[in-house]
Amino acid sequence: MAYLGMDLNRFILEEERKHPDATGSLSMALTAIETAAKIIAAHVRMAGLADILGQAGKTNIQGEEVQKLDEFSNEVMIKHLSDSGQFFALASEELDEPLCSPKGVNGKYVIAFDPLDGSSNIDVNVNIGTIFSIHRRVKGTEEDFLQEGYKQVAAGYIIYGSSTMFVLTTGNGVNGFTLDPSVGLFLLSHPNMKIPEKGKIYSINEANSKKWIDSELTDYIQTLKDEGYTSRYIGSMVADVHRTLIKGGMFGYPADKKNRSGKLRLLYEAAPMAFIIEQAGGKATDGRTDILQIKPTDIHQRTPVFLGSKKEINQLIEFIK
Ligand code: P6P
Repeated sequence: MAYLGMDLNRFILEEERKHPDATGSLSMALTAIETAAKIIAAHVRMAGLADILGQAGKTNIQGEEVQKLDEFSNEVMIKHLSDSGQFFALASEELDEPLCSPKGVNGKYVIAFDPLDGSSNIDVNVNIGTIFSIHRRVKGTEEDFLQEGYKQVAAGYIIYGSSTMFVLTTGNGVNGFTLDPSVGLFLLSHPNMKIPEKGKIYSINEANSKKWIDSELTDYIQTLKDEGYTSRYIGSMVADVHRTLIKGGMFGYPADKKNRSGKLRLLYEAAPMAFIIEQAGGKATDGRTDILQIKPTDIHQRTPVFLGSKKEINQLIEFIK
């Protein structure tokens, strides 16, 4: 077999070796996420055939119930994370309350995740993704989910698109791995990812501008337009953040009169993406406070989010002050 280079499994083990006191627990935790991601990726690829296989929520040609992809993804994540035994508790966008897995009774970590963010885009074949955030177990209660983002042990996302990419940080930079389905390995395709100091793209749903609580944002966006920026907005956070990480610029979802705390969730959307962006040399804020400094009070709380290159985010903060 041709030399494939570094893959995610070997990368995780080599990272573990850098920490003499490591027990292998985080490695097993990340490997469980990797396995779940491969299964979800295989099913996302089949989503386009739902009409032939049977629309999600209906029965397929074998008369079987076809699960909605976000429900399926949630079940796959719960099964693999629980079976790993590394997580004391799991919090999911799809669950009202956290789950404690019997096998995780001695787990060193808790994990919050969005199993399939942007799932409303599936039927138009737009990129979607899984987002996760891992914290240490401290008290062994639900409060362990309510730690500030800067305390995350690891965070990442898997984007299901023209290729499937796993983007990961364990607090020591950001690395991107692309799935080679022919061998079933995530290969290191984007080592040591760094966001450009500035970009040429702004990403925000301008249709909401009349409802934005911070009306100064309209002047900020106009300034970017005057500086020659272009607009790109996919409406799938993982895709918009991934492009921002690679190309630079800014992505934002402000608070508005409909979503007065913003639409995106702090624990399993804003905080993990903020950790990734800051580890890649960018910045993430709610407009007034760094996302990673916000102390959560509720597992499903929402927050305004602005993240991206330092130039654009520092410029935004000056407008909102
Ligand atoms: P809007 C997808 O539904 C999602 O949760 C994020 O992935 C995305 O960034 C946002 O909502 C898009 O929201 O209101 O612009 O359609």
